[in-house]
Amino acid sequence: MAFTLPPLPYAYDAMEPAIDQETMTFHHGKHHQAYVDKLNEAVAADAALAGRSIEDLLKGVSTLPGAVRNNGGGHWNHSLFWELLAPVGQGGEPSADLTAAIDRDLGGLDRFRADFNAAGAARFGSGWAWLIVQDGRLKITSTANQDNPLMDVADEKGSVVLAADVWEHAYYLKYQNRRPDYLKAFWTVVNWNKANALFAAATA
Ligand code: MN3
Repeated sequence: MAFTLPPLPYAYDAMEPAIDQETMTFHHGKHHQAYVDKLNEAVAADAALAGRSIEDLLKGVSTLPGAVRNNGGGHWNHSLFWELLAPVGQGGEPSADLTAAIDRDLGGLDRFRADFNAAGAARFGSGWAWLIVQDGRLKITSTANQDNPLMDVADEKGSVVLAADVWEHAYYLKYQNRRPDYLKAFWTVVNWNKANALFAAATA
């Protein structure tokens, strides 16, 4: 069964003005589609990979072809990223449990946002900023390229609660070189309802 591009759960212009319609259109329809297509090519080329879930592939990615790491990561990361966005005013708020954990582990919501943005801004080249649960505690981390905290190659492993794509393709059409401005706007379209559910599942 080949991997497929999940439809966006909202319109391409739903994240305006934080993320513009043109960026969303190319990001989902071209970039994510390309990861799906190239992942399917890589899996089709190796019978040992047939039928494995994306999570299973990523957990053992150190032993697999680089195309699986790059494109499998790209597919998984973007599939989650779309779900972690919601139109302005529709994403809810951090749950009481998540807020308490942010206070305990990350110094409060304002400090968390600042440190998460700093992690994304400091990622040289292309990559992602993450909020993860690791050994029951929240942690901010960052990966290069399409790596993620599920992968056995990741320096910091854990269950993802929140993700920000900091590749230039995620913001360049609107923000050009101003990645920090994109990350500031990102907070207006965070789907906290999804993040709350991921946190609850990771700490259950
Ligand atoms: Mn991307």
